[in-house]
Amino acid sequence: MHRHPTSKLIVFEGIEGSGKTTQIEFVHKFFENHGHTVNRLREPGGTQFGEKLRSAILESETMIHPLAEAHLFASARAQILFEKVFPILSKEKQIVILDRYFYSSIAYQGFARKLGAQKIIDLHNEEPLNLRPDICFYLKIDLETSHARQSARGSEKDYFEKSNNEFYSALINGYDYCAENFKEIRTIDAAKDIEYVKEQINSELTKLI
Ligand code: T5A
Repeated sequence: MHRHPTSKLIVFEGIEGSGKTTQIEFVHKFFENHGHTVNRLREPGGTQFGEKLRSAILESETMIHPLAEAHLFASARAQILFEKVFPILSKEKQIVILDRYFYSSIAYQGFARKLGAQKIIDLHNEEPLNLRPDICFYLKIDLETSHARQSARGSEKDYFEKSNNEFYSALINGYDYCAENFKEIRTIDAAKDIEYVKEQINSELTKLI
């Protein structure tokens, strides 16, 4: 893959309600103010094919086998990398902000669905799936904060949001595992207020550009 040196891939991760959408808005403005073109994408989704897979998973009324889940997310990811991310990053001064990436698969399918982290890592060891971001922000919150923010929002729960506390605790362990094992991850205490989180992220981004 040809990657332009002025272009960057930024990833946001965290459990439901961690504030990814909120902080992505700020990061979008940050890079625009620095003269970059910003491309915001989400996983699963971001392409016509990926959005179909997103609905197939998140609107499913029956339990999907964990291995099927892992492969569906990886399929949507391969497509978004091939169709969108690689072509964008080959151009000058482009920023791709991805709302979730393969660390979600490690946390959700590897830990919470108990497939094991290694199975997910192995699934991502060749092109296009082996692309690593320049930086990944893990917005870390606890179970109680996630529940409180989800209930304050009051929208209908999707496939994963209906899960129990054991599932959410495993997710947090999964993200902690990622933070220990992948050097591109910066863990931010996202239970703190929005301004604090924004400042932590900005200070990391200033070092990146
Ligand atoms: N999935 C995904 C997998 O299982 N495997 C995979 O490989 C991938 C890629 C995607 C689902 O798919 C799963 C994971 C997910 O379950 P989604 O609809 O994209 O689902 O859902 P999320 O990414 O979880 O998005 P959410 O909207 O639930 O969470 P956000 O974006 O993190 O949170 P946000 O910014 O909307 O904030 C939530 C609320 O909290 C407030 C906000 O104002 C908002 O009301 N808030 C704060 N309040 C106080 N202090 C702060 N610091 C705050 N920050 C935000």
